[in-house]
Order: sequence, then C-alpha cells, then structure tokens
Amino acid sequence: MKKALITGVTGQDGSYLAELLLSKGYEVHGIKRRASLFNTDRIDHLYQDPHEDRRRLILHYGDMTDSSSLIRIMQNVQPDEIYNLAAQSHVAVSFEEPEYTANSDALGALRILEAIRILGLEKKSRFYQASTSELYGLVQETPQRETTPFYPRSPYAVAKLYAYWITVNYREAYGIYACNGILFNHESPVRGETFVTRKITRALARIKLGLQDCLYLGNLDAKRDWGHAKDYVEMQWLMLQQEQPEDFVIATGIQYSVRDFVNAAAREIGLSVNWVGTGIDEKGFDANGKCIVSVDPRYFRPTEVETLLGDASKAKDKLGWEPQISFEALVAEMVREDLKSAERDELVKRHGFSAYDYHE
Ligand code: NDP
Ligand code: GDR
Repeated sequence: MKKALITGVTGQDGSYLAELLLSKGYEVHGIKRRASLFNTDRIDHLYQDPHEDRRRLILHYGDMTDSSSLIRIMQNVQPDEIYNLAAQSHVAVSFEEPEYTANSDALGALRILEAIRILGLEKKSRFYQASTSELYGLVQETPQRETTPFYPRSPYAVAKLYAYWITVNYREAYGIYACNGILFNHESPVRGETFVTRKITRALARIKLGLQDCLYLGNLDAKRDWGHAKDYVEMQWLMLQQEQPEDFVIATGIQYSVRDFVNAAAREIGLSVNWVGTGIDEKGFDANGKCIVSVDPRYFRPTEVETLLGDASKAKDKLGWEPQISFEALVAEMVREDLKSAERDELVKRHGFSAYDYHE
C-alpha cells in the first residue's frame, strides 16, 4: 500500500486530496496543527477512530515552522509521496503577517526538502509543492504558462517564489523527484470563508434569508481564472505519477471579474444586482432598491494582482488533464451549500438564538 503524507490536510485542497488518495487505496497521513478549537471540520467525514486497527487516514500533530516535528513524522511514516499544501494562504493577511508567512510558506517547503535529505529519502519520497498563479503577479505575458516570467506582488507570493525555486533547486542538486504545480485559483463549498468567492456565496445566501444586510468587497475589477478544487487535486496526484518530475500550470483558461462572480452567484440565488457608481463609490442594489453590495476600500491591497489567466496546455498535452467542472457548476454548488447553512442559521435565529455574523 502506497503511503502519502499531506501537509495542510485540514485545508480545502487537503480535504479533497485526502479523499482522492483514500479512494485510490493509499494510506494517508496528514499533518494538523494544534488549535484551541477543533480544526478538522473539512476531513471529519473521512475520520477513522484511532482505536481501529486498519485505519488508512492517520493524523499527526506538526507545524511547518517546526523542523523537528516534520522530521519525526517523516521518519515514522516513510512516505512514498509528500504533498506540501500547508501555508498561510491568504494574500491580504500576508501583508499583515509577512514574517510568519515567509516562515511557513517559504522555509516550510525548505524544511520538508531538508527532511528528505536528512532521512535519506531522496530516492523514495516524491515531493509536490503547492505553487501558485500569484507568482505571476504583475503579469508579463497573457495567458500565463510555465515559461512566463514571475513578478510577485505580495509577501505571500514572494514566499511562494522561494518555495518554487527551492523545489527546482533540490530536484537539480539532489535528484529528488520534486514538482511544482502552478495552480490558478480554485474554489469549492469548503473554500475558506474569507476568500472572495466563498465570501460572496456565503453573504448572498445570508442576505437572501435576511441574516445579513450588505456584502462589503474590495476590488470588483480584479480578474481571476477560477476552477474547482476537486479537478485540481487530481492533477496534483497525476504530477507525482510521471517518469520525470516537471512543473505544470493548472488553470481553466477562462477569466471572470469579481463583479462577474457576484452577478453569477446572485443569479443562482434568485437576486438581481443593479450596479451604480464606480471605484470606491460603487454599489449594487437589489430589485427593491436596497443596497446589498458595497465597495469598502479596507479590502484593497497595498499591491494588487489585477488579472490572471492561465494556459494549461502542457498539462493537457502531457498528462491528458482538463478541468471537468464549469464555472457555472462551481458557482451553483457553492451557492447551494451556503444556502443550506444559512437556512440552518435562520432556523436557529427564528427560535430565539442569535446566529453569529461577521464581516471579513
Ligand atoms: P487553505 O488555507 O484552505 O489550507 C491551508 C492549510 O495549511 C490548512 O490545513 C492549515 O491548517 C495549514 N497550515 C497553515 N499554516 C500551517 C503551519 N504553520 N503548519 C502546519 N499547517 C499549516 O489553503 P488551500 O487548501 O486553498 O490551498 C492549499 C495550498 O495551495 C496552499 O499552500 C495555498 O497557498 C496553495 N494554493 C492555493 C490555491 C487556491 O486557489 N486554493 C491556488 C494556488 C496555490 P489550519 O486548518 O489549522 O489552518
Ligand atoms: P487570491 O484570492 O488573492 O487570488 O489568492 P482572493 O479570493 O482572496 O482574492 C481574489 C481577488 O478578489 C479581490 N477581492 C477580494 N478578496 C477578498 N479576499 N476579499 C474581498 O472582500 C475582496 N474584494 C475583492 C482581491 O483583491 C483579489 O484580487 C488565492 C489564494 O487561495 C492563494 O493562496 C492562491 O495562491 C491564489 O488564490 C492563487
């Protein structure tokens, strides 16, 4: 039985990847962080009681900023494949916590690669690094492909640039099977609530049910190439099954703005948005003239990535990979799931208990 180790198993991609690898018969080991509250919601459906003999999902406490925990886990597990998904993954937060972001996202990747060397796993463990379209930042070419020059625009992207190159360097220097997946934005119903897509579907569902008045957003003109996380983790696995390690761009090749995403989610939910004004004064009104979307400059970033559009033809030609889930299907699924949880909150509220709310 092949053994995989996933860092970031409690995150969006970690949960989809764990599900995929379990379905392929892997023994899956995941690294989770100690938190003061349970943080395993996304993988609870895969959870197996530690007292069961033949468990195939095993969680270990560890942290990307703690080499000793990583070395100990890797020594015990002796993984055939390592998927390094753990990261402080929020671009806006990286401006607030640049040093921590560099520690976990840049040095974290180095720590795993060094652990491979220290433990003599160079020929055994294949390594996948979660690289990102944020590397292109201020884009130098459109669409972006594997050969497009990088120009990172945030502490997050700069940290990921280090992780990208250290992965390439350890491949060349030590013959480790190490690859970068340069993934464009990918979303799902379990996307973190403060990324723009989930923030939109969650807020519009709550507005529809009278739990929230308004959705506050930053740059409505930002354009992204949005895919579905389920399609993208398939590609993470495929990249480690090749004869030679290589880096691949993963994208849909279709681009929408944040405003387009609001319109698509609103349509799906049965709301219409009439846009009025421009820039920091832009607002969206519903059919009754009530303001339900408003620009709030606090969500602008010190340096923004205005536009990203990927060209995944290398993945298609070499690995036969193509995304299966359309933008419309992605939006519909996210809206459906957020409506369900808004309905639960509404029920709680109707029975006199307060449903919590926050604006992030
Ligand atoms: P999430 O933010 O959903 O998940 C991040 C995971 O990393 C969580 O499990 C989190 O744990 C864990 N983590 C964060 N810091 C540490 C740390 N110091 N030590 C151990 N674990 C840590 O991200 P996604 O699933 O969306 O993304 C997965 C990876 O892919 C990330 O590296 C991200 O930067 C990258 N990426 C994502 C893209 C996307 O569009 N989703 C696109 C391109 C790249 P906890 O649950 O405890 O917070
Ligand atoms: P991104 O995702 O920065 O591309 O990083 P995010 O959803 O946070 O932002 C996308 C775009 O939307 C604009 N935006 C807002 N963003 C947030 N979060 N909140 C808002 O209110 C808002 N209003 C407008 C942003 O300015 C931006 O232009 C994601 C993460 O998953 C990274 O880890 C990953 O590497 C990249 O995708 C690819």
